[in-house]
Amino acid sequence: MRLPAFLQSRKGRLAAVAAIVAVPAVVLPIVFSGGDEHGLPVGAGADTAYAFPVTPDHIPDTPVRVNQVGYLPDGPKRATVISDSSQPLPWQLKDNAGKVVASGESQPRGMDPSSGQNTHVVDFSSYRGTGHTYTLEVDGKASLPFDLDPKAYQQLGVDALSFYYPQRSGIAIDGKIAPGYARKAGHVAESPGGGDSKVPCQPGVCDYTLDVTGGWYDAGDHGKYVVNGGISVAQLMSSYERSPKAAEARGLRVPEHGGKTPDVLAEARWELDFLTKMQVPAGQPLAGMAHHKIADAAWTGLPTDPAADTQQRQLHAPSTAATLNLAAAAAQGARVFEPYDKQYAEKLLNVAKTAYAAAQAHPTMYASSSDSTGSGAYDDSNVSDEFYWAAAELYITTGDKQYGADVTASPLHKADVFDRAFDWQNTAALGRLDLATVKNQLADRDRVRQSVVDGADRFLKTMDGQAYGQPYAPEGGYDWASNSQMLNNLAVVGTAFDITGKAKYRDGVAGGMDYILGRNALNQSYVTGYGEKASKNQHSRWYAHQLDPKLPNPPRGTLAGGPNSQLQDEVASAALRGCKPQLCYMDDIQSWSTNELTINWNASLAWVSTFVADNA
Ligand code: 9MR
Repeated sequence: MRLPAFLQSRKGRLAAVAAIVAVPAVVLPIVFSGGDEHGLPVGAGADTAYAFPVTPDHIPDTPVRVNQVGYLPDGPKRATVISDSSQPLPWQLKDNAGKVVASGESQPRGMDPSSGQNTHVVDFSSYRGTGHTYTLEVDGKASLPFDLDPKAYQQLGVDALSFYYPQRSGIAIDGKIAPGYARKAGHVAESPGGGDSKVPCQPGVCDYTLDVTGGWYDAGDHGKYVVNGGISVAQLMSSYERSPKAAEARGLRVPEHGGKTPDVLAEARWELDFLTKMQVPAGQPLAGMAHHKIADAAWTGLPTDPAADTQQRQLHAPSTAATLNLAAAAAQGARVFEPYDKQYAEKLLNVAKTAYAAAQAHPTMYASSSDSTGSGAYDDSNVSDEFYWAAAELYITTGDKQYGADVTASPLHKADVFDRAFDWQNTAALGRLDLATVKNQLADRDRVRQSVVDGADRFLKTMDGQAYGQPYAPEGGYDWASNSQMLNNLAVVGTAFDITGKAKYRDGVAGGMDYILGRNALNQSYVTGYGEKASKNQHSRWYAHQLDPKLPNPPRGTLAGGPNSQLQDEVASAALRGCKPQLCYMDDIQSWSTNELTINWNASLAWVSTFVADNA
């Protein structure tokens, strides 16, 4: 359910801002680097007022945890209830007139280790009615309201993909396209720090400059990182490849809307263009490699509007991982752009082949884990998975036997690549999923397809074992961006539906979304603008409403990273020490290790929410 504008509680938010501003800035050693110097507001920002409903600050809490957005009428409908009772509890489903339309008893589930809560599960899947503002009452306590609606996910798919336009660098954001988010172009030639149009390398790395304008800002910082950009744009293109017709019909808030290229590909092109600019030019010693990142020389404070960034921008040394991510994304781009722009497709293929060859010639250039001054490290010293992914994409696009041989010779080809969630450091699954679903001549393709189904079966089993139904149960706590990890696991389950057509996989994806949208230990929807109690203060230098009320919150459809047992920032570590995994989260702009937004996390949300919308 989305709340109407009048329910906003401005007063509460202002009080929160005052409290934060009153805290003196302390400089602490930076444990990691998504961090920053926690600067106080300097008043930089967007020029248009914030203009869409967000959740009020004081939603009454309830032990009855539901998907606050909605369930699909013919899909699974489960809720989790916190209660010490060891006996089943009576439940009632009520429509918006308060009439009981279904009832039953909960199933006691005992202590849930991911939350430390004693839980029950309510299953009301057999109710097939539709409508808005239903509530579930258990033992006399009501849940937050939700819809039963086959269209519950349609807008979410659009919003998750429209997140990228206001993340764009190098272009003024038009408030007519993204209401409330207008801002000046960031990091262009006339920008205070010199922008990204003539960027030098860090000392000793190279003696040329590159025009690396454009692309998307990675997250709440102004850095642009090839490994993360690569997986993000790949997942957007995969959402297109999964169902081109549905993707073509989906109108996004992008300036290119109405052109001949589908909106999602127009958005992807904005990033692909940037990624190709990160390639070392011909004639240079490392020609064909990709620079790992381009970012500020030092961390800036919050808020800092992109157009007001005074930091010097620097290219960091090329890395094998970045080069292979470029190769993979560009190879995929070459085939998806082929029907729309042949010349562009050829250019991308050329970039991809050159990058792949360069990576083969320089297979061990690793980004350093300590390179986190002013930007995140995104370090990776095992690139066998990047080699596998790049070879897979090049093989699918070209059918060239040599790339096919590289795929089958990779030790990862027969390995279980779904034993963990895929992310920027673990990319083999991206190759495997595409080998399984995009047409190609691989001799053992049936086995490849089966491996995805086997992976999905395991995730379904994990979900069954969780009181909150989430596709995630790591030993030793939740990781940074647990929400995105869960969503990527759901993408594997969704791909198994595409392969087999079996309803249990489609239902599994829809059921897994319940966790993200409120059926969790914190009664928290992790998507801005969706649900009564939704994240809205994600760590960002320009959606910094919590620090400066003139600035917007993140756009609706923005995913928060989510519970992270490591608590790497000082706000979370001071408040949440010793937390059970699901409770290691706070919707505070300074909690960058639990509450940031990034292009790769929203890509997983976009893939999964468009999957659910298209298959509802
Ligand atoms: O998403 C990244 C996470 O997996 C890492 O554990 C973490 C520490 O290296 O970095 C995260 O990425 C951040 C990046 O380095 C800089 N931009 C913000 C990203 C999200 O916090």
